[in-house]
Amino acid sequence: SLSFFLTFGVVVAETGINAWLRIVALNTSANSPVDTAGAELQKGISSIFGKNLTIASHSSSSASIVVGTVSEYASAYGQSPKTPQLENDGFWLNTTGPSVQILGQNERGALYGAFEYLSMLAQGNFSKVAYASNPAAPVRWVNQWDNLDGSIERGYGGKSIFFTNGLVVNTTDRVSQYARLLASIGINGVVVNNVNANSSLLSPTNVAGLGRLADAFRPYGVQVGIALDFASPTEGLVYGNLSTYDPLDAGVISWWQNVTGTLYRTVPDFGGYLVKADSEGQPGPLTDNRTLADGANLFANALKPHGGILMFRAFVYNDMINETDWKADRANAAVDFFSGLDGKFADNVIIQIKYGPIDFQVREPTSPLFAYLQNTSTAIELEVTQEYLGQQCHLVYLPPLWKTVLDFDLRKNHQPSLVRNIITGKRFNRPLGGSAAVVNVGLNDTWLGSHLSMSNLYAYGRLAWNWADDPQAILQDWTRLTFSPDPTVIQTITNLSMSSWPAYENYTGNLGIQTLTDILYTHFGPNPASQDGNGWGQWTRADGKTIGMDRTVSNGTGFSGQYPQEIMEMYENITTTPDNLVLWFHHVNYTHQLHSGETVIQHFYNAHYAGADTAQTFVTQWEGLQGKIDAERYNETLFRLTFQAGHSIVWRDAITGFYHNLSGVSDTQGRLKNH
Ligand code: GCW
Repeated sequence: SLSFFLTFGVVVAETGINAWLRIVALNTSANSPVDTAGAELQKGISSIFGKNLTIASHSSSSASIVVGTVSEYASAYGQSPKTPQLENDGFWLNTTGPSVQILGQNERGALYGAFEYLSMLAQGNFSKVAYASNPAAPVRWVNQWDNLDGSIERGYGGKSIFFTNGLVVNTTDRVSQYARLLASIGINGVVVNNVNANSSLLSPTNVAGLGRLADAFRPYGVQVGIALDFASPTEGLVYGNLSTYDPLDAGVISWWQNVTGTLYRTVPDFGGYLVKADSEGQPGPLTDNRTLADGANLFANALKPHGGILMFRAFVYNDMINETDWKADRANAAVDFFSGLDGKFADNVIIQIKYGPIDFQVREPTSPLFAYLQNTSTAIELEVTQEYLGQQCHLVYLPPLWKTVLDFDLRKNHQPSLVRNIITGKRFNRPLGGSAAVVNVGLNDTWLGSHLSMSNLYAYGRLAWNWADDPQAILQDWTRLTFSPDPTVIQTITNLSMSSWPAYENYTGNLGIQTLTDILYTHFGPNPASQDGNGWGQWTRADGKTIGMDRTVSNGTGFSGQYPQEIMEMYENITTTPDNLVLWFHHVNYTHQLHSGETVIQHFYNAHYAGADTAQTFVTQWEGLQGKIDAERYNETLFRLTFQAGHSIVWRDAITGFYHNLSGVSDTQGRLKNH
């Protein structure tokens, strides 16, 4: 609006930006991250203030902003800048002097500093600051589950930006934009293809294509990695067709060394590999009676001379287990498979662990594997793509869910052991570690398929930089940068987003029973019946009288015994288990009374009505923003929130009806009709 523009004009005059002349970008080469930082500062300042600055690459006394690495600064100005000690990818931002200093420990850090400064300015923050910012962990990656045919597994934002018809795309404009998006939130690595991988990615044509992708990511400091098919050597694509993929076989070892060498000749700064082995039909070392560590080390050793890392997924489980066995439990799988292997992995291996023991559910306890690997580096795996969480057709702001795991204290050896301090390497003193989020952006203009879902990607980057950051404050920064500084817009998007995950949990699955979605095919919409009798082990054990998985040591699957003692004792005992996980750990009567005073079944009824009621308010709250944001995003979001409101009623009625029929227990509020 005009009044906003005028206020802004006054502020600009006060900050003195009108007098600015020049950006000095101490870049070492064209298309380096510092070169990009200079260009981004120029573009950002022009679009925020309408002020066009020139860029110089050498020291200048009339510099308004200097961006570069600490060491380039020292050689350009003949003196070391006074910055605190910076870590890899960290930066120093100083706006107190005659010129603004943005100095990175490396080039990537300088680019992050430039984005941080632009983010301040774009939010109208002209305060004088001088501080260093360092990332929580070295590995801040995203994963894409893109198939070579251009489809994306569990992707809801259109086709792949990387692949089409079995090949890497020729035009990489969209890839450059993704690189920019990722760098602006501090992400430094991307795995471009599905973990259910296809070895034809290793063909000479596609390796050349990976070179094009890396060329697009490099100016933004994002390293490219790929997911591998363990059986590739037997698939006859490159370097001959071997009869085995045994990780200890000499032919297999040199096959992977050759592949890796070829990749590094094309992409000298290649990041590394991601491997899903022996999981959901994928081949792996267990075929040849080798251990998962043998399998991981095969790739780690091939990568080592080139400086690459191997992300090895802990998502290994038997997907044909039998529910008639009371003690069978998929939740036990990760610790069963990995706990005996601690210390057996090469030092460039990182075990990538999903946040919970099952699979990205609306609520899960923390994976106990985080407490087991003390001599192995670990990373947490999150999903930005909302696979079980409404597939971007529902607004679900995820950081509060992620925080239940990252802020969880596992009390290993009776010492404070927050998951976020384990994955960053601090708790067990590991050199590597961090996080990976499955993002699955696509060609859709909105990237993820929904405007509001982008807050999840933004927040992932912010949290990967600093896990102690506040989800609500992050959301508000995103809202100011994405939509508007208008307080009504910020308040509304905050209200919607902060209540969205609790609402979704309420109208889908409560008390730790899991999401109650269709798990046979779509992972979308209610299907509580699909949660039993399947081989995947995503079970509720619901019958006419009882519900829940008994995961106690005393009488159940023994899963609670996988936690360190204090946590084990809390979950083993129903009186100390929090209500929100009671059905995860215990098998109880529907009439069991919760700490809240409600019975389990009445909680199901009440929560489903409350959740759907909240979702109805999303529509009316959003309608209050008409005219305050552009019509296109207003209308598209209104459409999605209207769908969500309707679908939440479908959910409510399906779930309450299902358990009402099964249990025969009436709703004390009389909302459910007897059939
Ligand atoms: O959640 C499940 C998904 C699969 C996925 C698998 C995994 C890529 O339904 O689509 O496969 O997890 O994480 O490997």
